[in-house]
Amino acid sequence: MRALRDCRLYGIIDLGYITRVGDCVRIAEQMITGGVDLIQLRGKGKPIDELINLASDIHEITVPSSTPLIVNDHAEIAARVPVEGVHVGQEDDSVLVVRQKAGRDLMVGKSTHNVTQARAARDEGADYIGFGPIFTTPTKPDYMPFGLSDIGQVHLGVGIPIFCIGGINIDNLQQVIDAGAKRVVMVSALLKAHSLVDYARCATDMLA
Ligand code: TZP
Ligand code: MG
Repeated sequence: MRALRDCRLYGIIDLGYITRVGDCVRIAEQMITGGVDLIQLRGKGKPIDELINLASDIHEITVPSSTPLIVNDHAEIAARVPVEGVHVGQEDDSVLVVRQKAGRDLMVGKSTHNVTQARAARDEGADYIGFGPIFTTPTKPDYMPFGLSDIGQVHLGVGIPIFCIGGINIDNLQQVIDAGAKRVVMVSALLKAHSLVDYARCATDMLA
């Protein structure tokens, strides 16, 4: 399986953007072909059983390409499907509780919204953090973006992989990289792209 330190582009399959759930496997395949290094399944408000089935289907195609599959919010999914990790937010289970519920020592990522939270997530044992929202995001429209200014600082002191997130697309990616980012998450930019494969390739080239 690809190590986190080798991951630059993190793609999220957010069911909020997907009209047919049956497209998820094809989208995961396109992400992999385009060079996405790490994939998350995010299905806010979806029944756990549906997410377990989807995670299982997607995992069958992520494993042969060594692409870690992370599920959002629900450690219960990781107890049933051998996904590589779980991603939690500030209001969700702690890193310890995630590992207890999953019943194994899997990767845990945590969303953080400032440098203090980033350090706390590292101290709590998170394997990586999401850091954002950098820009306004259609995926979480009520989130207040904080811009590029803290990207440099968070990269100085945290010591685990940091994925900048929130409104990042090909048009603003260079600004995010210039501010100090090495890794980013893209959700809507990838899922709405005319060609997901070409879009992802362009982003991975910029992050290389
Ligand atoms: N957490 C912080 S911003 C965000 C999440 C899940 C959404 C990012 O989505 P997009 O479409 O890449 O702005
Ligand atoms: Mg959450």
